[in-house]
Amino acid sequence: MRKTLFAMLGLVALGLWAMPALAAVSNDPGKAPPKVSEPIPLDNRAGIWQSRAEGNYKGTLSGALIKQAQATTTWYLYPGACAERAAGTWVPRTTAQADSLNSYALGSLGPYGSADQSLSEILWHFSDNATCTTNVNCPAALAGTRMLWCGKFDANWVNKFGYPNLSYQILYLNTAPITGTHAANYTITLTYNFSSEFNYDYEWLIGGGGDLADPIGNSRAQIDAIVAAAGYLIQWTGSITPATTNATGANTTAGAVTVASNPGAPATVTGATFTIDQHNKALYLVFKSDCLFSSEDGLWPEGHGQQVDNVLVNDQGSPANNSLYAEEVAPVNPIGGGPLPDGTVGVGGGIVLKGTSGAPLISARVPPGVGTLWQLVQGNNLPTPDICTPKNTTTDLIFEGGNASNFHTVPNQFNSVVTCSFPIPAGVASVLALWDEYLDLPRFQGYVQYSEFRIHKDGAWGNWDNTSPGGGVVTGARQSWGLDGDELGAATQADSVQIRYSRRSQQLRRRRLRGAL
Ligand SMILES: [Ca+2]
Ligand SMILES: [Ca+2]
Ligand SMILES: [Ca+2]
Repeated sequence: MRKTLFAMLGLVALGLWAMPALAAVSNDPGKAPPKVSEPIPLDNRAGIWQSRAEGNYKGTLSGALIKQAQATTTWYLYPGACAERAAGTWVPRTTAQADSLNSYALGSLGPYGSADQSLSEILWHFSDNATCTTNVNCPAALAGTRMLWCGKFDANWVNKFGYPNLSYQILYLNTAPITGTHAANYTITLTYNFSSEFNYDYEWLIGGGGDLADPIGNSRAQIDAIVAAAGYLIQWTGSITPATTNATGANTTAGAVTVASNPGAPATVTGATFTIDQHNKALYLVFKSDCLFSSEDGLWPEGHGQQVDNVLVNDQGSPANNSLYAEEVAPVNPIGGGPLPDGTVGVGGGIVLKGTSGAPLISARVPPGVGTLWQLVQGNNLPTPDICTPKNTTTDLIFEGGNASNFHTVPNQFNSVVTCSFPIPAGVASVLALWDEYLDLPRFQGYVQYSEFRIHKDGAWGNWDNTSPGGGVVTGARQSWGLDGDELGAATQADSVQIRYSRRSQQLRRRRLRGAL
């Protein structure tokens, strides 16, 4: 028997765009990302957005409909469905049903979950050949058996070990652990293997200045401002080899140094030496990846993340080749084991790799998250009314995912509202996720929406995958309510499914112009 499942999320609202223009997009076929990456304007999306035929989803089932007369349809989401899932009392409905969200507490998420995806997982760590399998789930240490690695292993990635999309990683270095400050300009020597998407993903070496021990902490705002003003000491992008200009060393006191190399395999640069202004006691090695082309999606196939070893500062005594890092292991948290939290940044903001919680010498950090933001608000709060299908009553609750008071988007936000998981019985032919949404995300302003699902199969959850086959994100300022949804093809093979609805602030991928503008 064919069955069709509907997970109707009810009414999801996106806050209103209110940001100045960030970027213009031009076209470069040589750099054009594949279909998976392209925003799908609302007017090109199938379903209600085209036909405006309210209440009748236009998605198609894959394959031919055979013996349609035997099909049954079950509706999974209804008011309180996730609370009943938690209580073990959930029963799917046999008549059309959605969760209106109206029965939940104002300002809450009801029984739904949320996620702040703007908070990156900390990636910089001491990789140890003895605790991983080199060239299987970690790169071999560049020297000896341990090194600094900004990367991880994920069996679901295309390139299984390396770096993910949308990552922001800060490695803090106190370069004067012995002398306190530098008496003169100094040199830092390191062995490194860097490969990041050319001209889209970067490593920067940033100086703290002012002889200060740690003036930047894990501040994304400060680092972004320094990068925007090209105030960094060194910028790396692409696959670096010893033949890359400036790769083996340069004087950063004469201005920002660029180390850039076209795609291809990286090669380890051994003993590169850079001259640093004496007042930069604190150094920050920052890695930032954008929304596409990484080890995770395999579209950047080169290298395995950023690797550093044998970090030496020339005025910090002996052993000379071990003054900052060579082979040490990271301290362990005396409370419960695990990494030692960096007490100098906010909770979750960093772990100490060398030194103490109160005085780290090397610390792996990420910037604070922007917040989960999603909350239930009254339907009369949208400042731009939809005159055809208005929501203007105080009792009609909707999810709003931006600023809680003015409903505007929040810079760098990346937040999701997450459903509970639902079981998928055997014999299901199709699983559909449907929701109503109101979008005010003008194209090219840097805000996108997309939905994802993940399936539980063979005893484990898989990675989140876009609900739209082949991927894609939604932009557009429709400024009206409409039904949207996707068929979750892979879910028919699973024993459970879970869905999340996200909005993300991203710098649109600006492509280089060829020829005159
Ligand atoms: Ca080493
Ligand atoms: Ca990238
Ligand atoms: Ca509602």
